[in-house]
Amino acid sequence: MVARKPKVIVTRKLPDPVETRMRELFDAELNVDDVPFTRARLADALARADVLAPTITDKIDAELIAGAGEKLKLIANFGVGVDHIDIPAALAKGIAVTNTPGVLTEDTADLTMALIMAVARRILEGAQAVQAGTFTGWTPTWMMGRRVTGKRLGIIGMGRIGQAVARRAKAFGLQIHYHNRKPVSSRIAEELEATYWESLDQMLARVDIVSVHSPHTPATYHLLSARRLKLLQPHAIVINTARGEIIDEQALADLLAQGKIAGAGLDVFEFEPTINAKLLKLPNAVLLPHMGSATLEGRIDMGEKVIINIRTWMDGHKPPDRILPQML
Ligand code: 8YV
Repeated sequence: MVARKPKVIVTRKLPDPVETRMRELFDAELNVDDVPFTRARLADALARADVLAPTITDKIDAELIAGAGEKLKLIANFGVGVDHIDIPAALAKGIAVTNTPGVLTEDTADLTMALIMAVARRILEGAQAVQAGTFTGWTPTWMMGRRVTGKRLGIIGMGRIGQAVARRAKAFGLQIHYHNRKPVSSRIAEELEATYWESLDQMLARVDIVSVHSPHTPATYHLLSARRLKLLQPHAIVINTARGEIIDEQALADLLAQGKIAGAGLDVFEFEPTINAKLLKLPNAVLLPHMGSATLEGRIDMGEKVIINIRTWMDGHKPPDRILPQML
């Protein structure tokens, strides 16, 4: 239990309602200018804070955690993915880590569907043609994409977001296939009419669209390796709204350029914010700036979760969204 207001250092600008509430509840140090923290500034924040509220743009490694002050007891991440934080190092030092699951599920699933449609139906190319003035009238064979209805979607990672994508995709007439550590409950499998593949390799060879929804962990790094990407059919589309590191980005760019994979819709990148130069030149790649959870409502809900996690910890309880060792 912390009697005084805890010093909470927030590393990026958050939506106004979140920042206002943080000021009311905590001794909050906000980053109103939104200049990303340097490593030195991050080290200073870790040394002074009771609670750090970072985002994906803060790489918090074991060395930084080793230098954290005795006071630091909680890293309340703004975001669900925590692959930018060395969790074992934090837990070993007695620092709890929380995230914001659940509140960005629907927004991320919406953006996933938008990418599937954008790639299959060439929406970006069409819009660019209109803007460039090259649309001179309808023709029977111009801007033909591929039909989505009736195709097979292979979902990698059937957690909250994977399931939310499956629900939407089913309504679009897609057949749902998935690869996961274990099958979903029979109730969910029946609702989604989903086919489970224990072997990712076997699923990849059979689907028309593959969409990544697993967390980035040592086990999922380059899960879509060059070898696995080559298993896809030439008309296949690859979608990623999870983490860039899960796909071998260079191999994907090469296969797209060679026409061995038909298209890609990517919201995340292996070396974010640097984008592979080859990908940037490809007309069959729709590239977005990591905006899966970027809705006003979603970002306020994420901030609320951060506040709830900090408040519960202040009151001497276990914060609801703690990352536990067995989750890693
Ligand atoms: C967040 C995300 O906006 O929550 C995540 O894991 O990938 C994004 O949608 C970002 O991580 C905020 O830290």
